[in-house]
Amino acid sequence: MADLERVAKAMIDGDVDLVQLRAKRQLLEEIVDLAGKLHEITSAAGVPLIVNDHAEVAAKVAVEGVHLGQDDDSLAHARKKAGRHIFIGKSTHSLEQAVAAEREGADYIGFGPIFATPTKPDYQPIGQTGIKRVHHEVTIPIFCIGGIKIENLGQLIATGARRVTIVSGLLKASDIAKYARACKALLSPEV
Ligand code: 3NM
Repeated sequence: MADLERVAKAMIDGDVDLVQLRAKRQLLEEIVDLAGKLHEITSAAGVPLIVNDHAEVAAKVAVEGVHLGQDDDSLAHARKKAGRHIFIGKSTHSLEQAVAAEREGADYIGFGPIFATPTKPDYQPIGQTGIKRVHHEVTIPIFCIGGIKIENLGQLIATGARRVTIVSGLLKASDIAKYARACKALLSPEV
């Protein structure tokens, strides 16, 4: 937990817009526990916390949202499980899935993996070519994800990306807050 707390605080210090708890190996009770502790930190900073996969966590902890994979609950089922209004996002891996997720009622989508990534090794990267098209066809917020680092963020933005989710780039950064701030500066340059 100490590490989770340190990382979350550094991300918030780096001005991230959202924090997502991705706990793939933990039991549901452990995720509820982690989400509760993390939410104390994020809510104090006014940063929404999104929990992966398990909408029932939202029935127990005041998280702001849940993120679903293609094989998780349907949007409708997840909303029922949460039992209150929350943001629900969905991972999509093609233009078709992206359009379908919006139609299903998702509040936002993840779109990727853009690049090959050890964080999600079993997925074929979809590359940058679909980014412009998905932004044309889908109106809800789109978070590009997968292999995104500060080094390739500029080219991704040039291709049309507006929002990104970064996992290992942030977690492996020697200064997480500084890394996040540098990414934000590229995404929302002051005019
Ligand atoms: N979901 P990193 S790609 C968790 O395409 C995840 O839905 C993806 O991690 C998707 O920033 C991905 O370390 C991995 O590459 C993102």
